Amino acid sequence: MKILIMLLLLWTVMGSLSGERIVLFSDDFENGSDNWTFVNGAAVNKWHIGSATSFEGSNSLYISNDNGVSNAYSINSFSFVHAYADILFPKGAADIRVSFEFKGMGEFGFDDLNVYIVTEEFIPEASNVWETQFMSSSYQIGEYISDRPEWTTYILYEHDRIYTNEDTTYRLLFVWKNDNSIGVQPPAAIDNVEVTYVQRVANPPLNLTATADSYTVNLTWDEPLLGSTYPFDSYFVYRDGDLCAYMLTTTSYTETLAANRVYSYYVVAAYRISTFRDVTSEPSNTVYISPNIPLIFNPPQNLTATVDVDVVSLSWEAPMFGSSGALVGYTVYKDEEPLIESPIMTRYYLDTVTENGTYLYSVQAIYVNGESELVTIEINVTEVSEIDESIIGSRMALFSNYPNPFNPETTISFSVAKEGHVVINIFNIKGQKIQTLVNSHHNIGNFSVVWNGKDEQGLDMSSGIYFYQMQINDFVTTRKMVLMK
Ligand SMILES: [Ca+2]
Ligand SMILES: [Ca+2]
Repeated sequence: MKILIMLLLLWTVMGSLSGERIVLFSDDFENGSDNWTFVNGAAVNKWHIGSATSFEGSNSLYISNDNGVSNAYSINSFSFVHAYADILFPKGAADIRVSFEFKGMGEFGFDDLNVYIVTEEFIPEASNVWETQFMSSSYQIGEYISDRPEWTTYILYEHDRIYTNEDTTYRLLFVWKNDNSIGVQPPAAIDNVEVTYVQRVANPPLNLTATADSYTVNLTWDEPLLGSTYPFDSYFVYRDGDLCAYMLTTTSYTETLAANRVYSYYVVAAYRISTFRDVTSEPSNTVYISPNIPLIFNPPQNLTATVDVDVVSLSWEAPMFGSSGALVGYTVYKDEEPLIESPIMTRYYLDTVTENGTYLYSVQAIYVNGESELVTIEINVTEVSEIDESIIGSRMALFSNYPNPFNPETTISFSVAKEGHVVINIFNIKGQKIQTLVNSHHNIGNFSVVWNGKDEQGLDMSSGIYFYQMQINDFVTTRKMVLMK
C-alpha cells in the first residue's frame, strides 16, 4: 500500500510538472465509421466518411450531397446535420483540447461548421430549430468554421466548464448547417480528430484535528501536498456535511456552538481554475467532536411551607430560565427520602406527618438530561399529639392558599381523607357568599383550585380580606386570605 501511494505521489508530481496531455480519442477516418453516429435526417447534404478528400491517408469525414462520392453540397437546399462520437472522460479530466484538420468554404455565418461538447443525454436532431436545441447541457467550443480553401489545423479548448468528478461520457459533436441560398464549394471536411486532456490534481488538506473548549470547537489541519494542477485558492469547512466557513486562507478555524452534541467536520481545498471558477479537492479526513458546554440546571425558587396541625403544605415557584434542556417536573423529599416516585408538574405538595418533630423538606427540579440541587426548608410540627384521635380519623383538611396576600389569583390546596361531597365557597368580610369554587364529589387525594379574585358575575373584587370555607360531609373549616392590588 505504501508503495502504491508513493507511486501515486510521484506520478502526481511528474504529471503536473510536465503538464502532460493525455490522448483520450483520435480518429484519422481510415478505418471506417465505428466511432461516429450520424444524424442526417432527410437532408440532401449529409455527413459521410469516405475518400472524396483527405488531409492524410485516403479518408476523411465530410459533407456530401451524393452519398460520399464528392465533397460538395447543394447550396439551395437547407441542411442541419450532425456527426458525433461518444468519449469517456476519466475522473479528474480537465482542460479538454479538441484538434482537427479542416477544409471547406461555405458561407460565413450561414453555411459553416460548429463544434460542441454535449452530455450523453443530449440527442441531436436533424431539424431547423437551431437555438433551442443547444440552450442547455452543451458547451460550444467552435463556431462559424468556414472559408478555408486549404487544410487548416484547428485547436479548440474547453478550459473551464468541464470538470469530471467521476468517469463521465461526453459527446464530441460536429454540426454542419447551411441555409438555402448563396455559398461557395466545397463544404466542410474533417480529418485527424484528436481529443486530449490534462489530469487534474487537486490535493486535499491533511491531518484535520479538532479540540473542544467550552462553547468552541477548534479545527486545525495541514496544507495539501504540493503538486496540484492549479494554484491554491482557499479552504472550505463543512460541518455535518454543510458548508460552514469558506474562503479561509489559514489552516485553522474556530466556531462557537450552542448545543452539546457530536459534530462532524471536514475541510476541502479550493484551487483557482479561472477568474470566476474554483475546483475543490476531495475532503480531508473527517473528525468528530462535541463542545464542552457547561450544563445549567436551575433549582426551584422561593420554597415556602406552612403547617396545619399534621399537614405540611409546601409550595414553590418555577426555576429561573436558562437551564439546559426541558423541565420534566419536581421531586419532593422529606429528610432526604423521596416522597413521590415520578416527577410532578404541580408546584405544591401536601404531606401528612404522624408525630411532632422537626422535618427537612426538599424540592428538586428534574430536567430531561439532568437535575438541580435540592432546595430545603426546615419545618417544626408541634400540634399533632393535641388532636383528638377521632377527629384525625375523619378529618378533612383545608390548607393555606398560595400566594397570600395575592393579586390577581391564588391557589387553594386541600386534601380529602375520606371521600365525599366537597364544597368550597368564598365570602367577603360582610359574610356574603361571592363565589363557589368547588361543589362536587371527591375521592381521597390532594387537590387544588384557583380563585381568580372575581365573583360569580365575573366582576373583579376589590382589595381586602376574604374567607374561604370548605365543607365535606359534616366537616367545615374556614380560612382567611388577603387580596392586595
Ligand atoms: Ca485520413
Ligand atoms: Ca448559404
